[in-house]
Amino acid sequence: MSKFVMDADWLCWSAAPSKPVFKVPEGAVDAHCHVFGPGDTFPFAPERKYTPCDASWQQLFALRDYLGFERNVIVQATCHGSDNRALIDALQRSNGKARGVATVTPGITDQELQVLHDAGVRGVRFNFVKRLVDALPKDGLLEVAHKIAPLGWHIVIYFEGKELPEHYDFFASLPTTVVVDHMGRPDVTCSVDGPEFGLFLKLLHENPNIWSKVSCPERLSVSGPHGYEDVIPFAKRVVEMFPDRVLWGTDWPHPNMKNHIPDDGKLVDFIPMIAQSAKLQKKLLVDNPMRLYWPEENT
Ligand code: 0GY
Repeated sequence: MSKFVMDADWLCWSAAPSKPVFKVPEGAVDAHCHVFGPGDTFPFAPERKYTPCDASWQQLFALRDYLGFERNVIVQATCHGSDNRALIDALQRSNGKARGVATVTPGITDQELQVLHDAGVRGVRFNFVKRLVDALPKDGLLEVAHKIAPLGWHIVIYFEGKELPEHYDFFASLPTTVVVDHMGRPDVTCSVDGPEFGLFLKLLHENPNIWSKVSCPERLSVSGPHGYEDVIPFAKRVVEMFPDRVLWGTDWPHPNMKNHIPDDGKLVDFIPMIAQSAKLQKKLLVDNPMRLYWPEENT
């Protein structure tokens, strides 16, 4: 009997995704995905807001190969809190084909950061989504930011579009490269030319150190699977305006999806809708993630 029982309304990742029609360029990186547990080996955090189904590194790397990707960036999921053991284990099992983004607390020591770095961690995540975490004071986050900056790490930020005005100055003040998850979760029923998304584009325009993941159409879409047509104008705009500062990821195993679980093959087929030339696709899937996560391999 497992120690953890997933939430009653939890939707588990698809065990049989379709084969994508779009062939990703050689060396492509899935730059946003997670591992969950397995809970019996790597317990979920007591302070978590959800209990997921297990999603192991073996299952993640099998999906990577099936979809045609070469590497992963594994982002610490909030259900593990700041206990990065499942993440570290996955990184160590990857033969150098995965890098990580961890969650750390302000008290972390330089020695502990070095252990994470040696395992392949290259960033920390600051999460402002209230249903996922209890808010952390900004001075604590700044303390973390200044501790990780000398390692050359970056900061991943996750927030809801409507909360950007409140956080704008803080985000602009961060001293490292900053990567925004899922385009700052815009309300895609609003115009791509409207004030909410305009503020997000302004944040990127005014701050050349800020990047964006153009991921998660399945999370943002109101029109729904598999076309996610309402998300296309938003992601396409970001890719075309900031081609050298965008990343893409599957978001496998798709935590907290409530109305459907996406077909990972169809998510890959979404890429040519938002990056419409081979040049943009290579920047999005290869050049940009390699520059951020494997700079030592850049020629
Ligand atoms: C995502 C999105 C979500 C969850 C997490 O760490 C997490 O728990 O990131 C979400 O619920 O929106 O990027 O996976």
